[in-house]
Amino acid sequence: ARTLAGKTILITGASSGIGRSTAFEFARTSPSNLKLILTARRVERLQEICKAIREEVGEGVEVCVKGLDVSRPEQVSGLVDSLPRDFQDIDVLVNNAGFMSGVERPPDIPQQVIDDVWATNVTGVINMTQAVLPIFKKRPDGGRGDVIMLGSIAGREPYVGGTLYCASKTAIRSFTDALRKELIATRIRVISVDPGQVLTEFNDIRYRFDREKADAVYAGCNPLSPDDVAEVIVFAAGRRENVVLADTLMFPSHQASATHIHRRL
Ligand code: 8X3
Repeated sequence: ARTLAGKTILITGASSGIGRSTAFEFARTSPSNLKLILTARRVERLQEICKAIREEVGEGVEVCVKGLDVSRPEQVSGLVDSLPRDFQDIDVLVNNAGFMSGVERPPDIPQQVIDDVWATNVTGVINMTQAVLPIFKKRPDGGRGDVIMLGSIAGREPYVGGTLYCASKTAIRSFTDALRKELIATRIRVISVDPGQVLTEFNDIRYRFDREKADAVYAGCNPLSPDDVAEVIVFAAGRRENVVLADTLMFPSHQASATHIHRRL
């Protein structure tokens, strides 16, 4: 899209799943004039993605790879200054990093899981947004730039076995909706993309690499691919400035709510 030309895009959790697909999708959509900052804990994976993007679209997309754990506030606060100068003028932040480990119910959720999920899914998103907003706010008309949140059906519809995860996604949904209102007098766009079932490493991690349990979640289903979600993210970022895709709920065709899922078994 024309509107993406010259933009600098920062993606968290870019080493796999939706984040990885979003990196490729931006590169494919605007292959001649784009800067991508790919962040995640797993830097080797980011380097492979960087190489694969170069091979696919050539040198028109400049890629900066940066190790980042969004759950560590000191890493987030130092992030922008640690980027090469020509990558610091960020236009689009994709707050993608997030996870869940386990399906324990209170009172059995391990303390470490509570702390890590909250630090990544909630505090990490808030801190990343705070780190990048000053860049947006320096631009004319009160500011320009996109904050794109990866929400979830879990943030709209709490379900059994999801207390902590649903609470984390609902927290960010509230943060997002309040932020959009606070930025009403600017050109900063606050965008939420909320998928249901997507085939990523999410369920491997949720079920702690118990293959059988992870596979059972999508048994007889045809989940979205991470590319499907990436297309919507990039579409939203590519709209002309006055268009805000504020809120998008995405399902595969056999899903109609968090728990209303048609399985062909
Ligand atoms: C993950 C999707 O349905 O497991 O955000 O909550 S779900």
